[in-house]
Amino acid sequence: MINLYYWPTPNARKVSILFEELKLKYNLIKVDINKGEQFFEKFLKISPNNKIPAIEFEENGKKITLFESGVILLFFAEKYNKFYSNDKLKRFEIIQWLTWQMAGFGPMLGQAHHFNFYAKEKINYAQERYSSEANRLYGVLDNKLKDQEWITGEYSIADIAVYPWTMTPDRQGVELSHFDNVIRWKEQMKKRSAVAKGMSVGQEMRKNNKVLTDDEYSNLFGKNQYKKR
Ligand SMILES: N[C@@H](CCC(=O)N[C@@H](CS)C(=O)NCC(=O)O)C(=O)O
Repeated sequence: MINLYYWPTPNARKVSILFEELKLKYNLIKVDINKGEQFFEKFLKISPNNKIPAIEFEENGKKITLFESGVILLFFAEKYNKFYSNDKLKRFEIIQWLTWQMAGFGPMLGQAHHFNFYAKEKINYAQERYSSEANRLYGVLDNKLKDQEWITGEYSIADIAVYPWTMTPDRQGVELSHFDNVIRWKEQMKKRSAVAKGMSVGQEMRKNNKVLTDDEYSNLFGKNQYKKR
Protein backbone atom coordinates (compact mmCIF):
# COMPACT_ATOMS: atom_id res chain seq x y z
CA MET A 1 0.00 0.00 0.00
CA ILE A 2 1.24 3.50 -0.78
CA ASN A 3 1.19 6.25 1.84
CA LEU A 4 0.38 9.56 0.19
CA TYR A 5 1.22 12.58 2.37
CA TYR A 6 -1.44 15.04 1.46
CA TRP A 7 -3.21 18.33 1.83
CA PRO A 8 -5.85 19.23 -0.78
CA THR A 9 -3.84 21.54 -3.06
CA PRO A 10 -3.07 21.51 -6.81
CA ASN A 11 0.31 19.78 -6.47
CA ALA A 12 -1.08 17.03 -4.26
CA ARG A 13 -4.16 16.52 -6.43
CA LYS A 14 -1.99 15.63 -9.43
CA VAL A 15 -0.93 12.53 -7.51
CA SER A 16 -4.39 11.55 -6.27
CA ILE A 17 -5.72 11.90 -9.85
CA LEU A 18 -3.00 9.60 -11.19
CA PHE A 19 -3.54 7.05 -8.42
CA GLU A 20 -7.28 7.06 -9.17
CA GLU A 21 -6.60 6.68 -12.91
CA LEU A 22 -4.31 3.73 -12.17
CA LYS A 23 -6.81 2.32 -9.63
CA LEU A 24 -4.04 2.04 -7.04
CA LYS A 25 -4.73 1.51 -3.34
CA TYR A 26 -3.33 4.30 -1.20
CA ASN A 27 -3.60 5.75 2.30
CA LEU A 28 -4.18 9.45 2.43
CA ILE A 29 -2.10 10.85 5.28
CA LYS A 30 -3.02 14.37 6.32
CA VAL A 31 -0.21 16.91 6.58
CA ASP A 32 -1.91 20.12 7.68
CA ILE A 33 0.40 22.67 6.09
CA ASN A 34 -1.56 25.52 7.69
CA LYS A 35 -0.75 24.13 11.13
CA GLY A 36 2.91 23.59 10.21
CA GLU A 37 2.83 19.77 10.14
CA GLN A 38 5.15 19.88 7.10
CA PHE A 39 7.93 20.73 9.57
CA PHE A 40 7.44 17.62 11.70
CA GLU A 41 10.67 15.63 11.97
CA LYS A 42 9.02 12.46 10.64
CA PHE A 43 7.70 14.23 7.55
CA LEU A 44 10.99 16.03 6.83
CA LYS A 45 12.65 12.61 6.58
CA ILE A 46 10.34 11.83 3.66
CA SER A 47 10.12 15.33 2.21
CA PRO A 48 13.20 17.40 3.23
CA ASN A 49 11.86 20.39 1.27
CA ASN A 50 8.88 20.54 3.72
CA LYS A 51 6.28 20.30 0.97
CA ILE A 52 3.48 17.96 0.07
CA PRO A 53 2.88 15.75 -1.86
CA ALA A 54 5.27 12.99 -0.85
CA ILE A 55 4.88 9.24 -0.84
CA GLU A 56 6.35 6.15 0.79
CA PHE A 57 5.86 2.54 -0.20
CA GLU A 58 7.71 -0.74 -0.47
CA GLU A 59 9.00 -2.28 -3.66
CA ASN A 60 10.87 -5.59 -3.75
CA GLY A 61 11.25 -5.41 0.03
CA LYS A 62 12.79 -1.94 -0.15
CA LYS A 63 11.26 1.17 1.36
CA ILE A 64 10.99 3.97 -1.18
CA THR A 65 10.19 7.62 -0.49
CA LEU A 66 9.61 10.28 -3.14
CA PHE A 67 8.76 13.97 -3.08
CA GLU A 68 8.14 16.44 -5.98
CA SER A 69 4.79 15.80 -7.68
CA GLY A 70 6.30 15.64 -11.19
CA VAL A 71 8.71 12.91 -10.17
CA ILE A 72 5.93 10.92 -8.51
CA LEU A 73 3.86 11.14 -11.72
CA LEU A 74 6.84 10.02 -13.82
CA PHE A 75 7.63 7.13 -11.48
CA PHE A 76 4.15 5.61 -11.72
CA ALA A 77 3.56 6.43 -15.39
CA GLU A 78 6.77 4.56 -16.17
CA LYS A 79 6.08 1.71 -13.73
CA TYR A 80 2.66 0.96 -15.22
CA ASN A 81 3.40 2.29 -18.70
CA LYS A 82 0.19 4.33 -18.63
CA PHE A 83 -0.53 7.97 -19.53
CA TYR A 84 2.98 7.94 -21.00
CA SER A 85 4.41 6.59 -24.26
CA ASN A 86 6.61 3.83 -25.60
CA ASP A 87 7.77 6.16 -28.32
CA LYS A 88 10.89 8.05 -27.20
CA LEU A 89 10.04 11.35 -28.90
CA LYS A 90 6.46 11.33 -27.64
CA ARG A 91 7.72 10.42 -24.17
CA PHE A 92 9.98 13.47 -24.17
CA GLU A 93 7.15 15.65 -25.40
CA ILE A 94 5.16 14.50 -22.36
CA ILE A 95 8.15 15.15 -20.06
CA GLN A 96 8.60 18.55 -21.71
CA TRP A 97 5.03 19.63 -20.92
CA LEU A 98 5.24 18.13 -17.46
CA THR A 99 8.40 20.21 -16.92
CA TRP A 100 6.61 23.26 -18.32
CA GLN A 101 3.96 22.78 -15.66
CA MET A 102 6.47 22.11 -12.86
CA ALA A 103 8.83 24.95 -13.72
CA GLY A 104 6.46 27.58 -15.12
CA PHE A 105 2.70 27.13 -15.05
CA GLY A 106 2.60 25.99 -11.39
CA PRO A 107 5.14 28.38 -9.82
CA MET A 108 3.98 31.47 -11.76
CA LEU A 109 0.29 30.83 -11.13
CA GLY A 110 1.18 30.17 -7.50
CA GLN A 111 2.81 33.59 -7.24
CA ALA A 112 -0.12 35.27 -9.03
CA HIS A 113 -2.50 33.60 -6.56
CA HIS A 114 -0.28 34.66 -3.67
CA PHE A 115 -0.03 38.34 -4.57
CA ASN A 116 -3.67 38.67 -5.71
CA PHE A 117 -5.22 36.71 -2.86
CA TYR A 118 -3.02 35.88 0.13
CA ALA A 119 -0.66 38.86 0.36
CA LYS A 120 -1.69 41.10 3.24
CA GLU A 121 -0.13 44.07 1.51
CA LYS A 122 -1.33 44.50 -2.08
CA ILE A 123 1.65 45.28 -4.30
CA ASN A 124 0.53 46.49 -7.69
CA TYR A 125 3.79 45.66 -9.46
CA ALA A 126 3.81 42.05 -8.19
CA GLN A 127 0.11 41.54 -8.98
CA GLU A 128 0.58 42.83 -12.53
CA ARG A 129 3.83 40.96 -13.12
CA TYR A 130 2.47 37.56 -12.09
CA SER A 131 -1.04 38.02 -13.51
CA SER A 132 0.52 38.93 -16.90
CA GLU A 133 2.71 35.88 -16.75
CA ALA A 134 -0.29 33.73 -15.78
CA ASN A 135 -2.21 35.03 -18.81
CA ARG A 136 0.76 34.39 -21.09
CA LEU A 137 0.99 30.80 -19.83
CA TYR A 138 -2.76 30.16 -20.28
CA GLY A 139 -2.24 31.47 -23.83
CA VAL A 140 0.57 28.97 -24.42
CA LEU A 141 -1.67 26.16 -23.15
CA ASP A 142 -4.59 27.38 -25.25
CA ASN A 143 -2.44 27.32 -28.42
CA LYS A 144 -1.18 23.85 -27.64
CA LEU A 145 -4.77 22.62 -27.33
CA LYS A 146 -5.91 24.30 -30.55
CA ASP A 147 -5.61 21.30 -32.83
CA GLN A 148 -5.73 18.42 -30.40
CA GLU A 149 -7.89 17.03 -27.66
CA TRP A 150 -5.16 16.59 -25.04
CA ILE A 151 -1.92 18.50 -24.37
CA THR A 152 0.38 16.04 -26.12
CA GLY A 153 -2.21 14.32 -28.37
CA GLU A 154 -3.19 11.38 -26.14
CA TYR A 155 -4.30 11.84 -22.51
CA SER A 156 -1.12 11.79 -20.38
CA ILE A 157 0.50 12.80 -17.10
CA ALA A 158 0.99 16.26 -18.67
CA ASP A 159 -2.81 16.80 -18.60
CA ILE A 160 -2.94 15.42 -15.05
CA ALA A 161 -0.19 17.82 -13.91
CA VAL A 162 -1.70 20.95 -15.47
CA TYR A 163 -5.40 20.51 -14.66
CA PRO A 164 -5.46 21.13 -10.87
CA TRP A 165 -3.72 24.45 -11.46
CA THR A 166 -6.60 25.75 -13.60
CA MET A 167 -9.23 25.72 -10.81
CA THR A 168 -8.97 29.33 -9.63
CA PRO A 169 -8.24 31.56 -12.67
CA ASP A 170 -9.91 34.55 -10.97
CA ARG A 171 -7.38 34.45 -8.13
CA GLN A 172 -4.59 34.13 -10.71
CA GLY A 173 -5.76 37.33 -12.44
CA VAL A 174 -6.88 35.32 -15.49
CA GLU A 175 -10.08 35.83 -17.47
CA LEU A 176 -10.75 32.23 -18.53
CA SER A 177 -13.29 33.23 -21.21
CA HIS A 178 -10.31 34.39 -23.35
CA PHE A 179 -9.10 30.79 -23.59
CA ASP A 180 -11.69 28.69 -25.43
CA ASN A 181 -9.48 25.65 -25.92
CA VAL A 182 -8.58 25.55 -22.24
CA ILE A 183 -12.29 25.74 -21.36
CA ARG A 184 -13.07 22.81 -23.69
CA TRP A 185 -10.13 20.77 -22.33
CA LYS A 186 -11.20 21.44 -18.73
CA GLU A 187 -14.68 20.09 -19.56
CA GLN A 188 -13.08 16.91 -20.95
CA MET A 189 -10.94 16.51 -17.86
CA LYS A 190 -13.92 17.02 -15.55
CA LYS A 191 -15.83 14.22 -17.27
CA ARG A 192 -13.21 11.61 -16.33
CA SER A 193 -14.40 9.89 -13.15
CA ALA A 194 -10.83 9.34 -11.87
CA VAL A 195 -10.15 13.07 -12.25
CA ALA A 196 -13.32 13.97 -10.33
CA LYS A 197 -12.41 11.47 -7.57
CA GLY A 198 -8.75 12.56 -7.43
CA MET A 199 -9.78 16.21 -7.16
CA SER A 200 -12.20 15.55 -4.31
CA VAL A 201 -10.32 13.16 -2.02
CA GLY A 202 -9.18 14.75 1.21
CA GLN A 203 -11.38 17.79 0.65
CA GLU A 204 -12.75 17.37 4.19
CA MET A 205 -9.27 18.10 5.60
CA ARG A 206 -9.72 21.77 4.89
CA LYS A 207 -11.65 23.91 7.31
CA ASN A 208 -14.35 26.11 5.87
CA ASN A 209 -12.84 29.42 6.86
CA LYS A 210 -10.80 30.84 4.02
CA VAL A 211 -8.98 33.49 6.04
CA LEU A 212 -5.65 32.31 7.44
CA THR A 213 -4.85 33.03 11.07
CA ASP A 214 -1.56 34.84 11.79
CA ASP A 215 0.08 31.60 12.84
CA GLU A 216 -1.14 29.76 9.71
CA TYR A 217 0.09 32.64 7.58
CA SER A 218 3.47 32.45 9.26
CA ASN A 219 3.67 28.67 8.73
CA LEU A 220 2.96 29.00 5.03
CA PHE A 221 4.62 32.24 4.02
CA GLY A 222 6.26 33.87 7.00
CA LYS A 223 8.92 33.48 9.62
CA ASN A 224 8.00 29.91 10.57
CA GLN A 225 9.07 28.73 7.11
CA TYR A 226 12.63 29.50 8.15
CA LYS A 227 12.67 28.96 11.87
CA LYS A 228 10.89 25.58 11.98
CA ARG A 229 13.30 23.53 9.87
N1 LIG B 1 7.44 21.47 -6.67
C1 LIG B 1 6.71 20.89 -5.59
C2 LIG B 1 5.89 21.97 -4.93
C3 LIG B 1 5.10 21.42 -3.75
C4 LIG B 1 4.40 22.54 -3.00
O1 LIG B 1 4.58 23.73 -3.27
N2 LIG B 1 3.58 22.16 -2.03
C5 LIG B 1 2.90 23.12 -1.20
C6 LIG B 1 1.40 22.90 -1.28
S1 LIG B 1 0.82 22.97 -2.96
C7 LIG B 1 3.34 22.94 0.25
O2 LIG B 1 3.53 21.84 0.69
N3 LIG B 1 3.50 24.05 0.98
C8 LIG B 1 3.90 24.00 2.35
C9 LIG B 1 5.13 24.81 2.62
O3 LIG B 1 5.64 25.48 1.72
O4 LIG B 1 5.61 24.78 3.75
C10 LIG B 1 5.81 19.78 -6.12
O5 LIG B 1 5.28 19.95 -7.22
O6 LIG B 1 5.65 18.75 -5.44
